[in-house]
Amino acid sequence: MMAGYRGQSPPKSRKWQSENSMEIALYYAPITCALAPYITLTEAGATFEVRPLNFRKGQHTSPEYLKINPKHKVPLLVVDGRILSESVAIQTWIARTFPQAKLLPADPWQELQAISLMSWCSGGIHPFLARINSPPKVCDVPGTEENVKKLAAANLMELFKIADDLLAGRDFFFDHFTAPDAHFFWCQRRARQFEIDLSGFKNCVAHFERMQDRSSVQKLLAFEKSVQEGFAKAA
Ligand SMILES: N[C@@H](CCC(=O)N[C@@H](CS)C(=O)NCC(=O)O)C(=O)O
Repeated sequence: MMAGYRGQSPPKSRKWQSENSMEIALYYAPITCALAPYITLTEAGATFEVRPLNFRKGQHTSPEYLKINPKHKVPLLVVDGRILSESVAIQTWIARTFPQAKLLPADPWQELQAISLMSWCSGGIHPFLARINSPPKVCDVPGTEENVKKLAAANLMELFKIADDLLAGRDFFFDHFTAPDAHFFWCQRRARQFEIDLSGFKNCVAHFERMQDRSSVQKLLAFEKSVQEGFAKAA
């Protein structure tokens, strides 16, 4: 497993961004949905360590990692030695721990709507992305791979249409950036990487571009590049 990278030092001028006293470590891999909590931790001004896993080398299935996460997945958050898996729980923890960052809406009903959106990203959209990534995990009958991908892509079009409607006339899912925006950004990025044509979903496209302009996302993209370069050198 690679050594951890220390996350950002928050600017001293923002009081709420002072050093958190907890030890926060994020297990992460490039390209994966672990980029969403990287974005929200950065938005929160949290000090955190990133522990990148090289999936190509099977570091997520190493006995060492399986001991802390038998699901062999990222993201995984370790807070003062306590382990939290699942994106929705991780994002909610970050939002609750850094309330000043307003990563969830303040209104309780709206907050649940945000959790509902993240659950949809995780349980509604993500499974179709996963099957495009690895069709044999859902059907290993020879010759079916393209069909699995085609069906998943068709489902994704329906889901992105729903997201497009939700984003109509707004910059973010709520009245400011919140954790679901980071989660959905990953979903859209992954779909684009699979060359799913989302250009017809103008509100999704605008959301993607707006997200890319955020410094937290730029920081993530630079970090991802550095990790990928490190992995390539070590190969
Ligand atoms: N339900 C989980 C899904 C996490 C997930 O599937 N992560 C993928 C990367 S996007 C992973 O780690 N896959 C490795 C594997 O399944 O072995 C969540 O939302 O956190």
